[in-house]
Amino acid sequence: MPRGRIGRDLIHRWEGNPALTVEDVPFRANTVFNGTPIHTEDGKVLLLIRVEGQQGYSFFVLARSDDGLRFTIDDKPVMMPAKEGLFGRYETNGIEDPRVTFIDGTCYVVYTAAGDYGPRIALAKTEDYVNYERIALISEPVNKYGVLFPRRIKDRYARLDRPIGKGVGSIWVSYSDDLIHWGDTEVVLTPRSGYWDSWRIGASVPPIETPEGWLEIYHGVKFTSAGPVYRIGTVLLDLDEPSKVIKRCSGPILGPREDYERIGDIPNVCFACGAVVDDDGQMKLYYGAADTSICIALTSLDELMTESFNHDHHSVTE
Ligand code: BMA
Repeated sequence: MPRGRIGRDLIHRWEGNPALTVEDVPFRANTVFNGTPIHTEDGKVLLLIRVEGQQGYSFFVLARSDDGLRFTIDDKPVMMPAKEGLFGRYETNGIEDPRVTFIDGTCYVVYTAAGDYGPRIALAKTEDYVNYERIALISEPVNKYGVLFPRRIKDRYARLDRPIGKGVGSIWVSYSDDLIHWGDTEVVLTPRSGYWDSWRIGASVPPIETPEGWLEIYHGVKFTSAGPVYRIGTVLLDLDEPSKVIKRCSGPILGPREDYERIGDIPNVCFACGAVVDDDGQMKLYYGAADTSICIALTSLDELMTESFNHDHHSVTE
């Protein structure tokens, strides 16, 4: 590697970061973070974003954009925590971290129902991106970070999620015939001692299909004496059996360095909830920074597929 300055992160922060802050929310709120992109039929990008109200719980609001970079936030929420019925019982502390996947043309949202029994995963769908119909609670607590695969695998729907067992947070896969009842659960990826993802990990972006495998952009947490540090990395999973790992990055593709990633309600957090890839393979990755703003990182599918798994890229120079 030539001497001189190198970019410290594999992917590139958009120069307009942070893309959205609480100043952009047209009503009084605490923070805005963790948005999932919805690439609509007319080529526009919407962002379903998590807003934390001043009461302390979160809900979802829609932001609209022509270019996927500059967003305007709607003046009222599109989805509030349920107050009644089955969902009302489990959303008492809010709804968090939406992740959108289109399957057979239907727009599904997987989100965290935060309640007094611990977080569990819930599923909803929308036809117009403004009205959301809850379908089912699809896990027990404690489980978070659900993402749906964009097509069936061997005739079944598939998802990744992050149950916690013995305090260890690993990524698991499970399967379903109807998106409601899930089983055949297997562990996929677990934290790595000594690494940036040594404490907990979880799926972040719904899996992206490539000829070589499912590219999963996940988050990894290292626990330090100053608290957790959230970074973003990649893993490639087998197309037919996603519990099989083909390769995993050694270093993260993005981690907190800028002030807006370091300073906020929760410091040292880069936490992605979705990405869009255009016809030329260019990618926009949407991530929450310090639980206080939404940021965008730019890369290409090619760059991630070649460089993020290139261990020399992350190693000490030779
Ligand atoms: C996770 C989720 C995210 C949050 C992250 C960092 O557990 O709650 O919503 O961004 O922690 O605080």
